[in-house]
Amino acid sequence: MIIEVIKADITTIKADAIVNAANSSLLGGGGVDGAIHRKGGKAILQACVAIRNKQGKCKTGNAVITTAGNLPAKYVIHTVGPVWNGESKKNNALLADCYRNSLTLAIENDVKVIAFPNISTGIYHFPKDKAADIAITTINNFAEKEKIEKVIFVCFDDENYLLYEEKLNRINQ
Ligand code: AR6
Repeated sequence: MIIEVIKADITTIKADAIVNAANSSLLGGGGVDGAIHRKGGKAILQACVAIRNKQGKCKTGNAVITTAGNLPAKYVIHTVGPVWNGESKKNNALLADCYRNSLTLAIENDVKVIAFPNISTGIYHFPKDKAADIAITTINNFAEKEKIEKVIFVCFDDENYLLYEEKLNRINQ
């Protein structure tokens, strides 16, 4: 499995799946969630509503998959990160669950290339350095990682981009 980092808008990425930092309503919001729904069009929201009607809200740490509508990716995997409310093992574990459950869903749908935003590090205020460590460690330790060809961390802000670049360089040395 190759792990890459780029600085970009995730809605422009042509991967098999892009991941959305959603909320438990699955009905859209601000940040990357807003951008994905805006650019992806109505088909994504319709698919999210259908999932809600079937299973109810999406719990923190869980993930669901939909079409990517008008986006260049094939699927959107919506996962719900934890809201930062101070240091806690529970928050760390829930953020790791987001990455693990997204990868599991990706494999079930034959996804080979998956792009992740920096889940929880915007509106949910998870500290970026800590979130990057959790994201990289969780993906690196994922049991079935050989089934995924490429993971792309898509950073939107310089701070996240530099953190990922430095941490990934250190691993690859
Ligand atoms: N492409 C890639 N990354 C982006 C983009 C984009 N177009 N836009 C923002 N980011 P956030 P959260 C980065 O706030 O913290 C929503 O209202 C951003 O710089 O999108 O998990 C949901 O509905 C940050 O690093 O998600 C939830 O209510 C990262 O994406 C809530 O926000 C995550 O920031 C989720 O909050």
